[in-house]
Amino acid sequence: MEFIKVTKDHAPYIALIELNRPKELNALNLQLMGELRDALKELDNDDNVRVIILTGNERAFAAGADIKQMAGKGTIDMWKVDQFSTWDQINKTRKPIIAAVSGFALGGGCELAMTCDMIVASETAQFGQPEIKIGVMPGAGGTQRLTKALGKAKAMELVLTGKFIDAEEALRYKLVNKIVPVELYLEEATKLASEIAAMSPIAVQMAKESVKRSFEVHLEEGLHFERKNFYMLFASEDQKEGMNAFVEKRKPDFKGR
Ligand code: CO8
Repeated sequence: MEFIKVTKDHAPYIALIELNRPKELNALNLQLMGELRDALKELDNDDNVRVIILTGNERAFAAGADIKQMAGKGTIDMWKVDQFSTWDQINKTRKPIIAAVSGFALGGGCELAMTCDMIVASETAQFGQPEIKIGVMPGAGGTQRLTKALGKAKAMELVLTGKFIDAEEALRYKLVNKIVPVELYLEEATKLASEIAAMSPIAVQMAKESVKRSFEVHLEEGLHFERKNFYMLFASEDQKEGMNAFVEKRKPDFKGR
């Protein structure tokens, strides 16, 4: 892997993926996105990993898709490359992904952070969809996910002017889970990941799937989906372990079975 760094044992059951094109502010070129897709697929199939943290560096989570790589491309070039299948694959990751964001999260970088399940931001984080300033528009979910998070008026403002919001504003608009000082953002993301990693990984993945479903279907169908996942969990050893541990007044030891 040239443009990402993967640490499988960042903490117990927690893998860390670091975007690693610092000179280009982690601009998301095709190779980086392919590496990210492959890493996520592998971690999703690794029983020793329960939660994934995705981060950049203090200056940039990612400043967007690689403009230099896209500048000379035409419609058919873009279509042939089909980058969106990579993004779709990332979105299908079953394990929870926490984005630990410091500095710029712009364009595709903001979209990548929003594709994750939660965002822990440093106080220096800046979010935005500046594609309009280079003659295009968001293409990897920005118009949809930003609007669902911020509401129509604010999303429209960001998408049509390209202006950024800082971490405080992102928190106020519920785009991020929390803000911490810059030296703590990865530590805080790891704490959140550890809390989740202590739960049954099967229940966690089914719960994630159910919450995500609420963005796609109407209430009745979403409730039906949730109910099926709830019933399914009664086939797991973790359900017996969790409930017995409660009755026996001890800490559960979830095995992911
Ligand atoms: N692509 C390529 N290179 C970049 C990018 C980028 N998105 N962002 C920064 N860089 C490079 C700069 O060119 C520069 O390189 P060099 O030193 O060789 O000139 C280096 O990173 C450092 O950047 P700056 O000197 O510009 O640093 P500043 O601190 O002055 O500015 C900014 C930082 C404000 C982040 C500025 O770099 C900037 O505006 N970057 C572009 C932000 C942007 O427009 N992002 C959206 C890109 S389009 C997109 O994301 C569409 C996604 C659609 C889905 C993708 C799937 C198809």
